[in-house]
Amino acid sequence: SQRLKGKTVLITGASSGIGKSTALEFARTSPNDLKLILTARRIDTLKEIATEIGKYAEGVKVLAVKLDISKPEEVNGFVGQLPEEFKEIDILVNNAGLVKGVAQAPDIKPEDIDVMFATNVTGLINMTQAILPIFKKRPDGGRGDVINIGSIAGRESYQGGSIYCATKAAVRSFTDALRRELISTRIRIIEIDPGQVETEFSIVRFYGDKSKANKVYEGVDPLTPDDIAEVVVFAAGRRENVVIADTLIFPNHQAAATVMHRKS
Ligand code: NDP
Ligand code: 8X3
Repeated sequence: SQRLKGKTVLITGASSGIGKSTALEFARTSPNDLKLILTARRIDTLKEIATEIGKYAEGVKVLAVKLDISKPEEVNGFVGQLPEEFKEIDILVNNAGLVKGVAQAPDIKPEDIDVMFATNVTGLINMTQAILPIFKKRPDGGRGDVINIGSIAGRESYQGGSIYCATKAAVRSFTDALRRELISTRIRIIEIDPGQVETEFSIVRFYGDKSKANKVYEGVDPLTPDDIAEVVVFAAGRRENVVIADTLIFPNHQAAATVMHRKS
């Protein structure tokens, strides 16, 4: 989009799934004069994605940076170590997140509770706090977009998902409060809540067990990460006065977190 020309976009969790698709979609639709900062823990994968983008979008500058958002010290040092030409971030896509396990209280592993909160909640908040000062230096109280990837799981809870659902509900509360707090600025606070999307999400949930992960998508036709990427880029590309504040996206077979039509 012409509106995205010259923008600098920072994406967390860009090594897989929705984050990776979002990087490719920004590059595909704004191939000239865009800067992309791709972050995640798997730096080698990020570098491969950067190379892939370079093949079809020569005008896009891509920077791959290793960043574990669950580590506050890494997030705090992040902006300071960016090369000068990537410092003026316009769009932050807070996408990195994960679910671990399907255990129910009182059997949930403490380390799973910790990693979900440290990544999905504290990581997202720390990242937002690291970037907002850049936005707030701009005219009219500040300009820039924060696009948070929430989930249907933040709107309703389900058995075996208590902690994940709690983290995504926290994302939702934080996002809503932020939009209110920044009301006198031109900063746009955007939340996009996907339903079922087939990514590495379920593989991570089942600790790498692909057969268990595949069962989640048996008999259904989930969203692809590209479907969500299109919505993220659409939201970022609207006229400056338009805020796609809050969006819920399902595949056709889904009507709630656990209401799915499965073909047998
Ligand atoms: P994937 O597992 O495919 O991707 C998750 C991404 O997050 C990876 O790039 C991973 O990178 C990154 N990540 C995980 N932990 C960290 C960390 N500590 N620091 C930095 N990056 C991290 O899953 P999705 O694409 O599905 O997930 C993306 C977002 O979408 C998440 O917030 C998820 O909760 C949300 N979501 C997913 C849905 C689904 O059904 N798939 C539905 C609704 C929301 P790396 O491992 O290299 O660090
Ligand atoms: C992922 C969606 O509800 O399958 O955020 O956990 S859910």
